[in-house]
Amino acid sequence: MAQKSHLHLDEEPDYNEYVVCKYRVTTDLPMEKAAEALAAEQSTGTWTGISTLDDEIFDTLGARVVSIEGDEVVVEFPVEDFSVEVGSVPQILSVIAGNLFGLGSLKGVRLEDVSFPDSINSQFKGPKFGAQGIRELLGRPEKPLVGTIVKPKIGLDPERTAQYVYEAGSGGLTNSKDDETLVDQAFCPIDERTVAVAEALDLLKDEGHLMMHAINVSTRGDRIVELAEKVQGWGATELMVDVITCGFGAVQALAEDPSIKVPIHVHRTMHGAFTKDPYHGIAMLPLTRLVRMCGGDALHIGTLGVGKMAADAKDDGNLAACLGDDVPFKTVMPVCSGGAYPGIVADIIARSGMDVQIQAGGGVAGHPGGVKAGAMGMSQAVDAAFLGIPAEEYAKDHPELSEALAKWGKKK
Ligand code: RUB
Repeated sequence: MAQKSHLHLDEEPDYNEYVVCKYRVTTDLPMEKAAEALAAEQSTGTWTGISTLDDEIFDTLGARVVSIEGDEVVVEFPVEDFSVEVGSVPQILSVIAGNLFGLGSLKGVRLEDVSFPDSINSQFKGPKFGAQGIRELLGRPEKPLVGTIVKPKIGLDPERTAQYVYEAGSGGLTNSKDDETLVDQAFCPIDERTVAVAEALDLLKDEGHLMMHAINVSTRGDRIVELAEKVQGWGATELMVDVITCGFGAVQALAEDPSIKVPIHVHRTMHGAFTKDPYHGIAMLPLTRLVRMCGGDALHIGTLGVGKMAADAKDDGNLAACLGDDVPFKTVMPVCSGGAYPGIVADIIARSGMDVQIQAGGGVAGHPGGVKAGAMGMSQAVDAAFLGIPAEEYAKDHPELSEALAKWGKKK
């Protein structure tokens, strides 16, 4: 076959027929050459011409570079490049985010965004509950959800974990969760923890307060559904899964299994390894889109530039990717977490809007008055933001918020 080009720069991206990816490319090569190398490697080409590539394969399966603007390269992949029917994120990622990261001709390349045509979206089921379903389970239709991560992230035994959850709920929190490193350690066996937490949640319910706690079931792929079923049997009201370490298939397996009847809270630990560098890796946005497709009901998206994690303040495409109506799936509850405390709640909500779950670990457990007072401080901060009252003003007759503001201030 005569050498053909992957460049189709006079054409518009075709979002109905192709998987369309936006990459940020850094290279010493002319950008067209770099884009050509990327498109070739990820579809029908390799580093040299090959005798087995014919026109038909190239024309039907070759990736097409449809735009180059500055360092932004838009590549569309024919749907035929992807597995049929099964909704396979591993195979999708190998195409749109595979070998290209190692190409020597590119100094850096970052997948910034992806959009899927109906024929691929229809292979996925999306969330079973979604943001709305979680709100319904909690009887909280409008206000932001407010939660905690049990701290220290490892160390408390089941009874102390349950006590923490009970105090957090007594202080008004709607959500709590295991942290990403806690699953089934000897100091806090998952069966005993789940049962103890379920009892605490039942007690809160009897007292008129609805709350859910996500039990972390992150484990090896061949055991995760079985563990989730057990945990559910022990009384879990929500499951948590670390999507990057377990894989998107783990979220999908849980969400699509008919036996799983509770929402799935998706943590993204390890994402910083590839989201943090603005010139190389994968932005959070494609991950958000994939989690929604795979059925995550709530997903960490960072504190929108306000908390402890180095989240990009401009990365608010994730909110739209969780809540937008451009895909045929239920919405995902965006979770803002990581270094949150009462003094930054209003700033987060100003960026997120009311459809959000704000979580604080240290910002609850670090309160001078203890966990219940910490929970009250966070809840009051959310109430103030919901009512449009400045936190300092609201704190005048809410002592727990006042103490939190005195300890941590408004915004660091
Ligand atoms: C929260 C915490 C979580 C982060 C992860 O604890 O450490 O694991 O939410 O960050 P604290 P992200 O409230 O004490 O900081 O959600 O951005 O992935």
